Formats: sequence, structure tokens, C-alpha cells
Amino acid sequence: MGTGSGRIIDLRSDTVTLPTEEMREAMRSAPLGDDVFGEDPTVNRLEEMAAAKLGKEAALLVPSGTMGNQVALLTHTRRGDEVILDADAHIVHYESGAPAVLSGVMLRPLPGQHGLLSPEQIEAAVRSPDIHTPPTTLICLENTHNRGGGSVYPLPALQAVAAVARPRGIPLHLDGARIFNAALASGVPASAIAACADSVMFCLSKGLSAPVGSLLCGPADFILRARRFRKMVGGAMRQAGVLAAAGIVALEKMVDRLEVDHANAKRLAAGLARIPGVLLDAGRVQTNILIFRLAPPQTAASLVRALAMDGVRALPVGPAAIRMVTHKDVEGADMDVAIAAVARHLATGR
Ligand code: TLP
Repeated sequence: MGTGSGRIIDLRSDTVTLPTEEMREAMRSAPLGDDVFGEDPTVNRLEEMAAAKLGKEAALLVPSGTMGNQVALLTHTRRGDEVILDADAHIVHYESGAPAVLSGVMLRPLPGQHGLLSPEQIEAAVRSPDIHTPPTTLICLENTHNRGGGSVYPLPALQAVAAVARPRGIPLHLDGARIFNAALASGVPASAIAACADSVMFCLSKGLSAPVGSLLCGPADFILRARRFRKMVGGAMRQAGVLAAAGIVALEKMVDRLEVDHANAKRLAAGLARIPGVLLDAGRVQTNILIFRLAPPQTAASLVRALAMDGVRALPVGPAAIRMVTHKDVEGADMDVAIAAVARHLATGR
């Protein structure tokens, strides 16, 4: 049995979104040059737009969010330094151990609340100068928080972390892969969120639906140094304007519609939370990511397998935890199909 229409409802990630027609057209006609010489006018325009939108001096286009975070770590830290971050951060879980290999830093993962760290926790973890200990030279936050279920830092909470970091001279890097989702959900401009951090990475290729690309934003001298590390890890591209052109459309046209994704996630959460055997606090769903748990003996792997046969794709994120993410390429009605499929499989135990 499928969704009836043969339609695949892919809720694994917002990374599955395909570029819009307008993006494809912009890619076809973009003015190009060699970006390693700084001569691609479309890349330069995207970097200027991104910096302006986040209220930073400069920005750097990188192929992926992972590279953006890792170039930030390389630029902020030295080997043997310690980086404070949440234990469930993307940098800890999904970047292939890169901090150990590339920057040679120690990670100091702290237990956050749905991925969010408190200023007190961070303050207590900052090392005092001592020859025995690695110096704390970076704090990383993630907003929205992926494994936290799309959770959002309220602006005052971010400001409180900045107030711990700044007097100690410790820079703050924000993994803002989904910063525009965070901005919409917390009702503040992305620049206000970015103002709390020294550097910010955000992605064009998630809910904003561009095919490739992330931006690392920060002070001009930081971005200049980051440019060298991007080259070092092989991320400097030539006629990258073909990609940047789609990114410009993403920033101009795709930000406001993220509201639709948030509304769909809330609709999905409300329906799932009513199903016996689904453990989910629908009130906690703030953006486009939701994570629910299954009461024993159900496992995430078996439910995900059963849903796939129905044309509904989801991602297991733990033995009994499943992630669903809404985005441009799914609609409101798809939420009801997904809810019905989960209810049917849990009721029959298959
Ligand atoms: N996250 C992906 C997977 O890697 C899990 C997803 O499907 O959500 N920061 C955050 C908070 C992210 O969620 C991601 C991607 C990244 C960084 C990395 O971006 P990419 O995939 O472009 O390297």
C-alpha cells in the first residue's frame, strides 16, 4: 500500500528540497568569474547579501554547513584548545569527528535542555588558566537545534550566553544552519540573533531549498583568515556563481515561506501526539523539525521501514526516536497522510 497517489512524502530532512524554477533560471543566466581570484560577481553579491542580512562585516560561501562549522573552528582555535558545546550538537554527532582531525581541539560537550545550554552551565565549564587544562577558546551554540527537535533559543538566553563569553574574551560561534527558522519562531530578525555571536554559519540548502551552499559570516579579518582555511580543506570553488545564483533567490524569496513549514510541523505534531504509543509533546514543536518517541516494544527502525512502504519517509534518530522535518516539497494534506500511516502501523503493530 502506498500514499494512494504514488506520491512520496519525504520527511527525512529539509535537505531533500529541490531548487525552484526561478533558482534554475538564475543559475543558467548568472554572471560568472573565478571565485578563487575573487572575481565571481554572483558569489560576491551573495556574500555581501548574507553579511548584510546577518549584520556582519563579511561572509564566505562554503559548499556545506559542515565545512562552514569546521572552517569556523579552524579559524577560532588552535590545537589542544577546548570548545564548549551541547552534547547533542551537530558538530558532535554528524561531522565525522572533524574537530579532532582538522582543528585538533578537545570538545567539552555539556548536557543541554533540548539542545539549549544555559549561561550558568557555560560559565561553570570555562577553564581557568592552568598548565594542566586545555584553554577554553570557543563556545558553539546551535539555533535552531537539530537533535533538540528544532528548538529555539529565546533572544535573552542568547544574550545571556554572550554576556558570559565576551568579558572572558571567548568567541561564540553559532551553528545557525536554520537561523531563519529560529528568527521566525522567536519573532526577531536574524541579525539580532547573529549579534550575540562572533561568527555564524547558515545553510541555503535546507528549508531555503537551494541545491548547495552555506555561508560563514563574521568580522572582516575573521573571514579573511577563514578564506585561507576554506582553501586548505578544498572548499574554494571556481565559477561558484552558478550555485550562488540559487542562493540569492533563496535569500530573497524563500525565507518568509518557512512559516508554512512551521505550521505544517505543528499540524503533524498535533496529529501524532494523539496516537496511542507515540510520545510527543506537541506544544514543544516550534519550527520545522519534530522528534517523537515510541512506547515499547515499538522500534524506530521497524516503524520507519513500515512507513516507507506507504511512501512516507522519516529518519530514525535513536532506537525508539523518529525525526520528521517539514519543508517546501511537502504540503499540509501530506501531514494528514503521514499521521494516518503512523496510526495504522502502530495499531496493527507492524
Ligand atoms: N543536518 C542534516 C544531517 O547532517 C543530520 C539534516 O538532515 O538535518 N548544522 C546543523 C544544525 C545541521 O542540521 C546540519 C545538517 C549541518 C550543520 C550540516 O550541513 P551540511 O549537511 O550542509 O553539511
